[in-house]
Amino acid sequence: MNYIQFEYCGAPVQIHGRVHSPHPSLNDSLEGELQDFLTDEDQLHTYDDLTKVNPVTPTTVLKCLQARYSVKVFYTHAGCTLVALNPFQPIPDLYSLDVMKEYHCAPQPKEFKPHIFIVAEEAYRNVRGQLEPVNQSLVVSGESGAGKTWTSRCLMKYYATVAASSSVVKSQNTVERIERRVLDSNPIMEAFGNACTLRNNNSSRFGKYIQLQLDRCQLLVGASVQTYLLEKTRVACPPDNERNFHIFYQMMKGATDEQRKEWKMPRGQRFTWLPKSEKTLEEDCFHETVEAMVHLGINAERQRQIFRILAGILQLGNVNFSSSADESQLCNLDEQSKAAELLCVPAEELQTCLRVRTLKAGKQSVLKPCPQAECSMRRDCLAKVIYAQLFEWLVTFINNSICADESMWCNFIGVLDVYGFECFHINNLEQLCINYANEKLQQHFVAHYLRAQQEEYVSEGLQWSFVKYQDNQSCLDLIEGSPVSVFSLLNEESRLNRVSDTKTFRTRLEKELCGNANISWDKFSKEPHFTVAHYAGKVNYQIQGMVEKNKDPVPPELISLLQKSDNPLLHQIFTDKETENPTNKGLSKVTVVSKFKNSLESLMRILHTTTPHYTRCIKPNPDCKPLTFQKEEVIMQLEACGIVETIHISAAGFPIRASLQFLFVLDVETDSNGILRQEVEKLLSVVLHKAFDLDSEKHNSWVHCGRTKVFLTQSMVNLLEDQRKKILSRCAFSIQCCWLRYQ
Ligand code: AD9
Ligand code: MG
Repeated sequence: MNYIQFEYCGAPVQIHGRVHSPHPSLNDSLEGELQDFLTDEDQLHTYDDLTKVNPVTPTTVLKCLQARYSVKVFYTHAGCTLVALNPFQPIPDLYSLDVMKEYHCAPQPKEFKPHIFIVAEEAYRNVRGQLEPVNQSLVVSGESGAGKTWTSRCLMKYYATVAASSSVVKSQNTVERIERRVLDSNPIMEAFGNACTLRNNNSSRFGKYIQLQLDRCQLLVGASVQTYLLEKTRVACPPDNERNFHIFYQMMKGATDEQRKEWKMPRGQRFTWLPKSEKTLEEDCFHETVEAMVHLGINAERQRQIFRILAGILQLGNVNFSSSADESQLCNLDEQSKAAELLCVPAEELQTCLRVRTLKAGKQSVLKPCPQAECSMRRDCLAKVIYAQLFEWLVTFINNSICADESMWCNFIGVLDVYGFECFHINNLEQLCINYANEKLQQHFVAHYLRAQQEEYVSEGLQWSFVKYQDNQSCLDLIEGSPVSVFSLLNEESRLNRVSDTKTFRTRLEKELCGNANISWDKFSKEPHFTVAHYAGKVNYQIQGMVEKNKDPVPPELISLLQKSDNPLLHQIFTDKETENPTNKGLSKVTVVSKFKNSLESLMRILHTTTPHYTRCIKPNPDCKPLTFQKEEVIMQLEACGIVETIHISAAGFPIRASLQFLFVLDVETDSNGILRQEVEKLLSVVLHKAFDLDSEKHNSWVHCGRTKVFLTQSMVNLLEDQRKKILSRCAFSIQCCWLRYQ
């Protein structure tokens, strides 16, 4: 029997409402429509896919997005990606339950207005529909404040709704639905890991990849979270005009009188490490955080331990040192003893740990009083190490609470929300790591979409003129490459432990990396720094202190002190660490950048095994003002993420591809690809000629038989599907279309 069978994501292909041709030259009426595009300003807002813009230039794309923004349309397709403009104000009903259901139940969600739920639904159907289900990743990118965390929350809510299972989790007399727990992980992680910065009132100070685990019936049965590099320096040194992590302010605002007493936090008390505490952004978030903790199974006693630790950290910030000769004195013994009491460590020992360094000489130990600056450093270090380990413990707890047993799930949809690209007046190691993570994601996009797709066209023998794109490989080589890069030099300097590390690091950077065009220096600047030309713009990094931050040393006396804590949680966190790694007193000697690079590489490995879906969040103005669109801001972001190139490739490309053998199952001899290919071509040309009156020259732009694959435009799929229905209904000849996979 001769038959061709079409199947798309496990379901029969439906016809789209509109004929969307990325090849306007083939379609006269559409060409006319596109020519009118620029002049027909009133209609700009109706273009829901930027591939329809003709010509595609940064200006036309910008105009279209601006027109849409002005009529409160915030999502627009850009070929394979979705552009999400931040409205900076809640939009009623945009994410309601009804809207979720509408997108979920639609035979073709793409027929509906562009929305983040289309991306969510496509990923969901991809898992279900393929012959071999494939894990999916939703990569949400954009600069700080663009809306990544908001978008990630929307995605999680969507799956928690449409894939809700009847799974319940029992712990400590509570019974929770799993989706409730997964959602409740958000307020906790945001309370501990987000802060108000100059760019964003709720800026994520850590990266997060959450895998939503689905069972065979596609129901959400659990999740796991991987976090990346919490910006712990913020605990002890919040940058000028920024704030500490939300949780501290939540405690200040939400504590009961009894809790205040216990936490030694009377009303009106000022804490050095809590700048801008008079601004009350937190409202009732404390109760929300506590409620989420309860849902996740953190019992009242554990909560008490957590909050006492946090209160202890705050008290540490008020401990000061004065200098007498080179031996520092504690100025405020009262604060110091309060901190010791809250952290449940012996007060005298805390005092000694902060002021005296223990030097080991063979089996002998020598005690050396520290100068004032070093005492402050030791105090800050103590706070940072406690906070970072507490955060890590929380993430582990959350994972234990929401992760399903391996036998229960078979696929996952991963949602990636990492900190956005940052460029401040002063940038340090944290920004270098954050921007490096964004470079990695951009490279993933470039490699996956802009390069791989075009290379495949060429290798399959399609006549394709390469669309140029900005490849950021040279910038990544500069940061992480071998043998010499910023990271390798930084690690070497950290290992050598030189006194004048800032000077030598600067000299080596200038000498050994001068050949890379992505790095430059301002020789006349007083502050030693280097400038990196990132894909999203140039950033100056301060060299002072970078090597030390990379070493991230923790004096062993501090760890021993914390292991003696009577706070069971604090004791457990630091004792567990030692058991995990007994050779180095529990805390890894791996440098910050090495650890970060390794964790990002493992993330990239996961991403490469999944089908990615990209959402580009755009921040329409730097001041986070509602419904304010600043062209200069937007165009910079569009250019940085290569949106125009993406549109070009999507518009001219063939988004649907399938291997010949899979696509067409014909009753012909298929000894070789050559024969099969000829048959496929013949059949397609007959169908196109008969049904649409397209000559062979024209149809080449709609469909192309490559060496091993057939490439089709979306319009082609629509027309073929239309034709299939007609043919089947007439039963003129038996064709079934087999659409088994596109890759
Ligand atoms: V950062 O890299 O973590 O500093 P994000 O995560 O990109 O940044 P975030 O999601 O926190 O930014 O968004 C910033 C603010 O924009 C939010 O706090 C919301 O107030 C606002 N926002 C973002 N997206 C939307 C939206 N779709 N609707 C309404 C939004 N408000
Ligand atoms: Mg965020």
